[in-house]
Amino acid sequence: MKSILKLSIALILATAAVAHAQQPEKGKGRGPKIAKPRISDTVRANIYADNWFKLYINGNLVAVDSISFIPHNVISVDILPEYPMTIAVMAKDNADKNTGLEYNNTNLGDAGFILKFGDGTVTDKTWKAKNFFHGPLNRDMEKPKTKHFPIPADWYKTSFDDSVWQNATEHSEESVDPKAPYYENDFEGAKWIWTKDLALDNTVIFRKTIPGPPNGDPIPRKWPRGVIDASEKQ
Ligand SMILES: [Ca+2]
Ligand SMILES: [Ca+2]
Repeated sequence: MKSILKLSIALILATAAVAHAQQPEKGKGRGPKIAKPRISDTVRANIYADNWFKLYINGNLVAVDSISFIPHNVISVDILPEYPMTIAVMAKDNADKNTGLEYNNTNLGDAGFILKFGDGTVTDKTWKAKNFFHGPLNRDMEKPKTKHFPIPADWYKTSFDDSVWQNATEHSEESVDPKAPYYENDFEGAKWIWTKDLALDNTVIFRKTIPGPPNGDPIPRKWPRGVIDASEKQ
């Protein structure tokens, strides 16, 4: 009788141990349900810079042009929009930092930037634009000189005050002369922007804050977002 009791207790303990082992770990699959974004909640961003850009949304680095000079290319990425959305772009024409010239100092060069998001966000003259590298001064290609202006450390942050910056200038497609990738991607409704000087302003920062989707879509829910610090700070 005693041995049957012992066996029963042993079986109960073993069963309990197995049951405990089968409990899902906290946070692994059976935690409280949270709404997670799907790829259908993202929008496509198409971006073309003559010659290069990097782009931040709400302070986070989301896209970098993969080709610094030529061939001219379109960067197409999925973004998870978040409103209000502050877009900050550093765009660079290919230009030697000492002469402002390109192609081994043989060409004045010109620039241009255009962007369209799937939520209807497009570049136009309502964007802010500021130049930080001008040259060659007075278009002098014989004795080229340049001017550089310090770039504020927090230029890409939502909190940065761009209220004293001028608006971007819209430039014609003909004056920018985009290459094939521009025509192979959707930029309908977007304008080419830069400062007034497409030729001599070589490093330009653009900023724009969008309160909601410009195409009239409802503002999406607040998705859970991890915070990735793209800098190398630990
Ligand atoms: Ca490029
Ligand atoms: Ca160029």
